[in-house]
Amino acid sequence: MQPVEQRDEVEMLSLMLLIRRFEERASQQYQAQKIGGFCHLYIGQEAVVTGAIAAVRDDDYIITAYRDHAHALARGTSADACMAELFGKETGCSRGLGGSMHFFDKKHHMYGGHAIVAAHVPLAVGLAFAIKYRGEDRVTLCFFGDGAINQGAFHEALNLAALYKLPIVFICENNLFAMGTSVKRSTSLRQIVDRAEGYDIPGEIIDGMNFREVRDKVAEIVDSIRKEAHPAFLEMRTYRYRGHSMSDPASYRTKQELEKYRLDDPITRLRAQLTREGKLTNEQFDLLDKRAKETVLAAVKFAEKSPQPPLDKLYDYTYANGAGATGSPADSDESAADRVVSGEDRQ
Ligand SMILES: Cc1ncc(C[n+]2csc(CCOP(=O)(O)OP(=O)(O)O)c2C)c(N)n1
Ligand SMILES: [Mg+2]
Repeated sequence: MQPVEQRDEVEMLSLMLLIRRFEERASQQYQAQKIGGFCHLYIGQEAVVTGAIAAVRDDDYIITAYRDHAHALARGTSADACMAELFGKETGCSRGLGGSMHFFDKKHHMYGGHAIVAAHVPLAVGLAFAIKYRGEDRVTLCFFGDGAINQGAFHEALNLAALYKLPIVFICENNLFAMGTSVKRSTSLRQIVDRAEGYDIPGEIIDGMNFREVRDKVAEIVDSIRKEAHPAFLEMRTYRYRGHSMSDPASYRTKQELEKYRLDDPITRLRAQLTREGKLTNEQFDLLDKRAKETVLAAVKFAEKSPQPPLDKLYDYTYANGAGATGSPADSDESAADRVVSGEDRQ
């Protein structure tokens, strides 16, 4: 496991490039009708997940909503497995049964990919509870959008996390909109971070377009949580350059607003910082970008030639055997959830 301080910034820039190129290609493949269903792109927000992941250990837990491609890639799920999932292929990270909104990778402690707004926040609290119950020093990072903060489940989750002093960082990816609705129209707060104060959870606002600021703040908080478990809340100010999903005319925002944020592109920003400090040349950057593009093209090829999930597996991985009325998952050493996510169950 790599200690935080050794995670190389050039490597993290290359991860951001991989995420960006992956999603640009996904968008193109969606338009070519190779990808079906919903597809939400994270383009513009890359510094949030990359910065946060750079600050934690590989055995910490992460969980997010449906804008989840970047979270899986940042956690180490291969571009092949991610692209194959978008294509609905059996080699995908959710065996082709989850699609864009339901990426999952138990091995890398990436617990979804959840489509219902805020529904995963109580699950995140469950993960954090498990950490504390077992006496571990892990931390859960729970990512969610600004649209989640007015949902009932969100409040229940924050309340419990505060009461039980759970090791969890609530990371609000405030991209200013929930679909076409501006935060200003949906939320009575002056600023989102004030939500945490009501639960006596320490909170801060962070420039989510700045990789270094995200990484350093998350590292500081995670360090404090490992010493003595407690919840924390970070409002990341960020922006998505693309529409909410693939079919969004984006008439709710102006071109000028989009352009203003484009000038603050998180990739350009980290690149400029590294170049200024003599840690990256233009040639090196071009090479990283070329590699990212090649990886993604290879992923498309892999997805294309992968098989569809067989029809007789359609209902697999939904419920655990023994989780119904007749059997109790508690009877077994391994939890039902463990068996479901490891795919060992067959109906
Ligand atoms: C409970 C629930 N209500 C409505 C929806 C439809 N819906 C899908 S995405 C979305 C907006 C959420 O926005 P936000 O949380 O800010 O995340 P972002 O898309 O900006 O990343 C809504 C309302 C849903 N998925 N779940
Ligand atoms: Mg939003």
